[in-house]
Amino acid sequence: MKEWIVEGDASERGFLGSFASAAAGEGRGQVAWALRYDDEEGRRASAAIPYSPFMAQPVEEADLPELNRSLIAHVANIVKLWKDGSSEGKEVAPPRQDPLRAGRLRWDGATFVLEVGADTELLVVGDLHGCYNNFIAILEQSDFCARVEGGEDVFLVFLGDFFDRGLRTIEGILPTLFALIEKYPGRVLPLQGNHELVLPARGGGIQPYSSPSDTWDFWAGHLSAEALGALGQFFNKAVPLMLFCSNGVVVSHAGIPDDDFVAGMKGVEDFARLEGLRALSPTALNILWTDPAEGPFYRIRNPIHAPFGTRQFDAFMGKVGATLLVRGHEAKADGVEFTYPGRLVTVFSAGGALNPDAGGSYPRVRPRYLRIRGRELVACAIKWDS
Ligand SMILES: [Mn+2]
Repeated sequence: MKEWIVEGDASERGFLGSFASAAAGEGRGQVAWALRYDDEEGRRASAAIPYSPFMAQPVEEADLPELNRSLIAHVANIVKLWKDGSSEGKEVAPPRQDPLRAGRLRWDGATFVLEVGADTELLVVGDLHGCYNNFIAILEQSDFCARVEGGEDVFLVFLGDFFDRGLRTIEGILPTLFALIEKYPGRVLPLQGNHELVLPARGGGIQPYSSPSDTWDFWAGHLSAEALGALGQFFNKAVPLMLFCSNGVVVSHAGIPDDDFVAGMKGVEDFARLEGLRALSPTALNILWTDPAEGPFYRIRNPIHAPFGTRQFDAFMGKVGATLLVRGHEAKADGVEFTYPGRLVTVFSAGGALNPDAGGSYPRVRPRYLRIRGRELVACAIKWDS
């Protein structure tokens, strides 16, 4: 496995300071990642999975005051957890296995930075778009909860786009996601997707950036203003835009920062200096909306569904010293696809033929999640319950 080249004293400069120069000595393109498929769909149901308590009845009949209270409390607790490593939640890992308290995981509101070891495995979940059943199937098939509780060095990474299109976002996906983050501190790493992007609304409240938004619009009539505000703040200020791993893996929802940011950036720590609304930031909008294209160079003016090219990709990956970009955002028929061989992979975890939670979206996608360990990626098929 490739190790990072660290300039200066890493302990003195901080973990964020160690990522600027790693690619220089390797030569870009030499380190490729191998992909294989796993279609076995083994099920290992675990009592440790925090199934949503709000899925037992139609959403309109759910205990809405309790759901409101629960969402607000979770958001406050998770921000506290990421800030100072303490949690009200039940902690199952001994302190030395807690990546936050061990100093292996850093959160600054814009990024996660994770120190990866030889035995570390990343489970990467792509866009879920309301498919609670796909989420549960991933937990059961990957055996994530039991593996963490057994002391394995495993992380669950989400590429965002929890919201819209499918049917089970707020009463299914969010309570389970929040419970997992609190139950396994520092082991569950969500990123923001473009469907979680909101703006302040005139006269108070929030409005979805992609309007209409099934989730934000439907729940605006059911959740309290306080709960909606807490979710808006959480996904737009606390849930990071990117994850940087010390083994050369960088993760985002869709793309890479804009040309000006990349040209001026010195290291990963520059992301923490992004200020103001993400919905108005060219850097955040590029990360949340852009797609890889085959050509060498595209000039991005409006980043919404715009392409970046290989020259921009090379510039960014060189700046952060990364060898693999993992991203979602685009539905791929096989659930996974390398756009730049061995260097950029797209994974998609929503939909599936006749998936009842998908609400008719993505019927021709074979949803998958990734397992990344060493230099190997395994694209695992998701078999959901109907
Ligand atoms: Mn997207």
